[in-house]
Amino acid sequence: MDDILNKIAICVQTGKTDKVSPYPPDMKGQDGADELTRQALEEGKRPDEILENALIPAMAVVGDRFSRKEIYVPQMLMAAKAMNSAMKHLKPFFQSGETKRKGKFIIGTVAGDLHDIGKNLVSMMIEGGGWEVIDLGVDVGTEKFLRAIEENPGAVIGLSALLTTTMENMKKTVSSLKEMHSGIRILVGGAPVTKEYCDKIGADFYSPDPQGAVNYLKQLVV
Ligand code: B1M
Repeated sequence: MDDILNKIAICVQTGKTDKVSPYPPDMKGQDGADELTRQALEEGKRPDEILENALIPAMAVVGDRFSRKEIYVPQMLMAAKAMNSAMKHLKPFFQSGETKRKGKFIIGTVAGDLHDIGKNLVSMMIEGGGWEVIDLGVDVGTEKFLRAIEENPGAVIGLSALLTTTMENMKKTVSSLKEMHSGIRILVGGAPVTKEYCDKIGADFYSPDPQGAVNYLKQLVV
């Protein structure tokens, strides 16, 4: 991996947010994900390259370490904070698609679920793809999705779930949305979600990644 991308990945894996961050102690005083991402962009690295080759693989490492009980929730939080400090530099690039808005996309992480990194990535990429994104945030109950669709008729809905326990809430939300708005299109994603689950709960499309979500929306606009 390219040197600067490797450094960014290490910062995310270790939770090194920025230069002034005292964590982790052995990296005190060194640049963090914040400064290095800005530097990488200044050096001409593409935002999607930084995302695909440094940030996403680094978070995958964090997830594997957590699964093996080599790290715990506080370290995961620090990694997420470092990732967000890098993402704030990438966001304007993904959002600056000069294309005319293609439609509205309402996205949220389902009730009971606080994970938002993947949802934010999907949101950024879709905004970059020319859609107006209404991001309802995390822990979003069915009522809030229903209100949002009533305020934005015709919008496509995106639901993210990262916990096997909250997949059940995804099912409830899909069912209520479909019952109240029969023509609505719902896209689902998140680590435990599968195409089979999408079909089972009556959602319209499953994407394992942001690009798949962008492609799905693209083919809706002809
Ligand atoms: Co949590 N956590 N976490 N966590 N966390 C997981 C998800 C877990 C798999 C870790 C593990 O055990 N290996 C596990 C879930 C197990 C399960 O249910 N099967 C888990 C757990 C158990 C928990 C807690 C219960 C831990 C605890 O408290 N004991 C707790 C739950 C809190 C809650 O939500 N109520 C918890 C808390 C947290 C933190 C707050 C510490 C933090 C979240 C910070 C944040 O999001 N702001 C956190 C993190 C960081 C993780 C891991 C390490 C990383 C998640 C992540 O951001 N990945 C994660 C382990 C892992 O994923 N390997 C884990 C990077 C992100 C880019 O990927 O979100 O999958 P992802 O999104 C992808 C795709 O899924 C897709 O696109 C993205 C880019 O490719 N995608 C969509 C996502 N949404 C989409 C929507 C779409 C389309 C595609 O269309 C609408």
